[in-house]
Amino acid sequence: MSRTVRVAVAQSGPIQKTDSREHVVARLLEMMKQAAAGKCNIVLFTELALTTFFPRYYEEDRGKMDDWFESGMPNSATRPLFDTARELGIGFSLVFAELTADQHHYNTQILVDTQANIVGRYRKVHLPGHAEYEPERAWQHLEKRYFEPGNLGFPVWRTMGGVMGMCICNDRRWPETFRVMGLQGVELVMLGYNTPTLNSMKPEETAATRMHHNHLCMQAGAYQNACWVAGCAKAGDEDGHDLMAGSCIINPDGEIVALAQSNEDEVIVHDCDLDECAFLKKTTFDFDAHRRIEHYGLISSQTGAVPPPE
Ligand code: ING
Repeated sequence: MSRTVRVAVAQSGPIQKTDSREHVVARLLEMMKQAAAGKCNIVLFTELALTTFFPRYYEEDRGKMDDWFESGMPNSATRPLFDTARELGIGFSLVFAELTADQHHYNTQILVDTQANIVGRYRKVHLPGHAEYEPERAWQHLEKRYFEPGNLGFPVWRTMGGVMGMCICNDRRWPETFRVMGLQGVELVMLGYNTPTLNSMKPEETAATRMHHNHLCMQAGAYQNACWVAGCAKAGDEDGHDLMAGSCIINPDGEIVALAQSNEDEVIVHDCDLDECAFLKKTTFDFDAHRRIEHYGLISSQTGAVPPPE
C-alpha cells in the first residue's frame, strides 16, 4: 500500500526590483506547466515568490513598501496561477507578502488544492533580522520592520492525500516549528526560503557552511518528526546580493532524495510515499510512547536562554 504524492519543487532564480508581477508569474506558470507535464500532484514555489527579497532595503516610511505586498489572493496578477492549476489539476503552495484588509502585513504561504481552492494559510512566525537600520551590517535584513509575526500558529491540513504543513524560511531553523506540526501528525512540510549565501555579520563564514546549516535544519526536521520536507529556494544574484540555491526534497529518514543543481528557475521532482512516515512514527518517534513533557516546560515558558550564575 502506498500513498504517493508526486511533489515538484519549483526553485526560482533571482527576481529583480524592476521585474513586474506579470513577468514573474509567467516564469512560475512555466514551471507549473513543467510540473504538470511530469504528472506532479503539487508544486511548491519559494518565499516571496512574486517579488525580489525587498526586506534587504531600508525605507523610513513603511507605507512606501506596500507596493511589494498583495492585497487579496488571488488578484489580477496571480489569477493565472489559479486558473492554470485548476485546468491542469495540480495543487500548489505559494509564499508572498500579504497586506490584509485590516492593514496587517505578513509573510504568508497558502496551500491551494487541485480545484484551485485555498485550503490552507500560514503566516511566518519566526522573523529574522531587525526592525531599524543597522549600519554595521554589510546589507540589511528588515523582516522585523515590514512584517508582523504570524498569528496562525503552525497548523496542518488533511488534503491531497495526506497531512500537509507549511513554514517559511527562518522557521526551519527552530525545531519547535517542525515539532508542533509533528504533534499533529504532519507527513509533508513545504517551505520556501530566501537565504543570503553569505552572512552580513560574519564575512568569514563560507557559503558551504551556510548551505550545511540550510540542509541540516530541514533534514533534522524531517527525521525527528518522521515526515517529508520540501524546501524551495529563491536563488542567485538579486541586485548584487547572492541568495543560496540547494532546493531539495527530504525523506522521513532525513535523506536528501532530490536536489537542485542550478541557481536558476529549476523544477525538481520526487514521488513521496507518505506511508513511509509510518514506521518512524510508530517506533523511534512514537511521541506518545517516548516523550516526557513534564520535563519540557522551559521550551514554552521561557523565551531567552538563562545560564547558571557565574
Ligand atoms: N532568510 C534567512 C534564513 O533564515 C537568516 C535569514 C540566514 C537567518 C542565516 C539566520 C542565518 O534562512 C529568511 N528570509 O528568513
